[in-house]
Parts: sequence; C-alpha cells; structure tokens
Amino acid sequence: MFVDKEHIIVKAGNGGDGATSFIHYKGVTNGGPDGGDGGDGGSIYFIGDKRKSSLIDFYYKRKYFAENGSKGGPKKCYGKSGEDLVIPVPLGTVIRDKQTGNIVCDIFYDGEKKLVLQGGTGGKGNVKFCTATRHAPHFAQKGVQTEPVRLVLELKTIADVGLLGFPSVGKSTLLSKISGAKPKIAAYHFTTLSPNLGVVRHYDDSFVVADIPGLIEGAAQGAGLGHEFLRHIERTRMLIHIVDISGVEGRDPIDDFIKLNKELEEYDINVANLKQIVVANKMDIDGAEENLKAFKKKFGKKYKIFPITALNSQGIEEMLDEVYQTLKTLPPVQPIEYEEFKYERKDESQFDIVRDDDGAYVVVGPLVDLLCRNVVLDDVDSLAYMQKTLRNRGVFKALKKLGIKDGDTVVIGEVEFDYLD
Ligand SMILES: Nc1nc2c(ncn2[C@@H]2O[C@H](COP(=O)(O)OP(=O)(O)OP(=O)(O)O)[C@@H](O)[C@H]2O)c(=O)[nH]1
Ligand SMILES: [Mg+2]
Repeated sequence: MFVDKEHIIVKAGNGGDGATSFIHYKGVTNGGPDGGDGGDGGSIYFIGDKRKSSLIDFYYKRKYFAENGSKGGPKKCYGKSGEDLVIPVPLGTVIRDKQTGNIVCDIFYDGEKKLVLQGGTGGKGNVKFCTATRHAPHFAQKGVQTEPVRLVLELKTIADVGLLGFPSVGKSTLLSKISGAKPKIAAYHFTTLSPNLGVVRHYDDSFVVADIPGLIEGAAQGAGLGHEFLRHIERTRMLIHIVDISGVEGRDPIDDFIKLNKELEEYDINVANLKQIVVANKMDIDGAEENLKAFKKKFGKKYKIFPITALNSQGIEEMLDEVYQTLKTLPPVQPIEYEEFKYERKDESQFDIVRDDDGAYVVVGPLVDLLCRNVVLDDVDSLAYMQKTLRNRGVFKALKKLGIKDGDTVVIGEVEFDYLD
C-alpha cells in the first residue's frame, strides 16, 4: 500500500510540577525550603529520512506524544526532562496545521530536523519563591500543560522530471528503459497506482524521473484515479508529456494532449506552466507516422516532439539529450516557498472577562492558566502572589472598567472571591 497523505495528532510533553518541600533531617525541624524544579516536557521534531518512501508509518500509528517532564523533588532535585520525540518522514513531506491549513514545515533534505512543538516548561520549586520577607513559601509552580495538535502530512515527491500521460501510453515502459526502476507494465489502464521513481544516468549527469498513474479527462472532478497524485510532479522541474501517437486504443493523440493540459491547468497553473517536451510513443504501430505528422503540424512550433518506440528503446537517446540539456537551464528542485507557521507558546499575559448567568465576573484566558499553575488555594503567600499578578496585569483595572462593585463575585479558575476595592 502506498500512502501519501495522512492525518496525525502530536503533543509535546507537559512540564513537570515544581516541588514544595522543606529541609528535614534529624535535629532540624524548621529547615528552609528545598523543593526542586520540575523537568521540561519533551519537544516534537520531524526529520527527513531518505530511506523512507511513503507515509505508511502514519497509517498504522497516528498519535505521537513526547514524554512529560518529571516532578521536582526535595533537596532541590530537578525533575527529569521528558525525551524529545523525533519523527522520521520521507523527503518531500509537507506538514500542515490541520485547522488552518498553514504549512508548518517542508522536510526537503536528508537529516533536516525541524522543531514543531516545544515541550512545556517545568514549574519552579518552592525554593525559587523565597524572598526577603517570604522565607517559607508553601507553594510551587505547576509545569506548563501542552495541547495536542492535529497535523496533515502530505508527500510531494522530489523529482527532476515528471512523466505525464493518459493510461497505457507507455509511461512505465519508458521509465523502465531509461532507469533501473522496475515498474509494473501491462496492457490495461491504471496499471500504475502509485508513483515510481527512477534515477536516469546520462553523460555526466543523473536525474530523478517520477512516473505517476495515468490521468484522464475529468480527473479534476475525480474521474479515473482523480488528480490527487499530481502532487508528485508538482515540484518537478520539467514534464515529459507522453502521447500514444498510434491511437491504437481508439483515442486521438491531439485530443489527448489538449485534454491533459487542461487538467493540469485545473490542478495548478504552476504545474501547467512547467516546461514540457512531448514524447510520441508507439511509433512501431501502423498509422503512427501519419498521426505524428498531424501532431507536429499542430504543436510543432510550441513543443519539441520526440517520436519513440519505448518498447524497443528507439528514439530514447535523442529525447534524453533534450532532457539533459533542458535541465541544465532550469533551477534545481526547490523546497516550497511558504510562510512558516509556528505554534505560539501561550501568551500568558492575555485574559478576557465574561459575565456568567449570576452576574459574576469570570476571568478567562492564558493568564488564568498561569495563575492556576502558581496558586495554592489555602496558602496565604500564594494568594498574595495572585493579588499582585492581577493588579500588575491590569485585571483589576479591567474589572473596574466593566463597572464592578464591592461585593461582586470574581471567578478565576477554581478561585472565587468577593471584590473589594
Ligand atoms: N507497441 C507498443 N506498445 C507499447 C509501447 N510502449 C508501451 N507499450 C505497451 O503499452 C501498454 C501499457 O504500457 P505501460 O508502460 O504500462 O503504460 P502506462 O502509461 O504506464 O499505463 P498506466 O500505468 O496504466 O497509466 C503495455 O502493454 C506496453 O507493453 C511501444 O512503444 N509500442
Ligand atoms: Mg504505468
């Protein structure tokens, strides 16, 4: 099975909680705080792996969670950091955020490693909350909790040349003659169901050719195998457009050529605008010469046309010379140009205030997460810290603006209190 598009869920590790602990050994009852920090959660990376050729791994496994950071311990012990998760993908994998469709990264080179999700930061232990006036903080910070993210992985094969044509025109036959690839070849349509790659060596150069399933009229609307797999020739540098010039199957090569170019336009104008040479295949069959004349008359000015018989390799050298020369004039295959989409770490200063049914003022947003990470309900120091944060971050100001009065209820996470100016 060939898999070239998959949906997966990834999640970086949560940060470990900081510890609340006090020095405690024989003879010392009231030692100072010694709670260590929690470890950071593991991050999610993707790495290009040239040995992989499809996204099949992701068909079988869809959830990729990096390890959480461990809790901090007494004696200022740091919690262990979570292991990063490095996910190998084939070269040419474009990774998008499922919700927005934005491109997160395009893994193009072997060994190219991209950070996609940063692990949650570990919480600070109580020892870090000691101040001149607060000698024994009974609270520690919780680790940052991370959110799972849905990604779409798409394989856009990286090849120099794309082979394009109706079913059974001889695309796979041609690939088998010019490279070491051994694609399936047969007289029925849609023999090729997934792309085949072949490396062609010609003179001092070598280039990669991608043979894809046959395309038919209406592919854009799903006819035949549809046009989804055109993604595999999307970033080639040029196309070899093959027609069955003999018309042995009862189709007209001129008509075929026009129709397929229309399908390309419907798929992506950039693909339609790629440099094309035409290969007129099956010259060994009766009627091919006549058809070739007519074809040349119609398209000879715009395209270079190479009559061949793929079956016995006739005419192939001239065609390869042309591909070789053309590739020299074209820029190398490039990664996609895109604006990299980065998953923001939560901006912990943001908040919003909503009124609930009882008229209470409910503070929501990342700031609340921050406060909830830091506040232990029954601890006076901790509540003082929350008061200070609410003042500094402008929450009280915002409440006043909304017309809050003494005695009104304010809800922040699990904390609920009466407002007093
Ligand atoms: N007579 C003749 N037959 C050919 C030639 N090239 C290919 N064929 C035959 O055409 C049929 C289809 O060939 P394929 O190479 O499988 O065609 P394809 O374009 O890859 O077809 P799909 O994968 O189905 O899209 C096979 O029976 C081949 O033997 C040729 O030059 N002359
Ligand atoms: Mg084929």
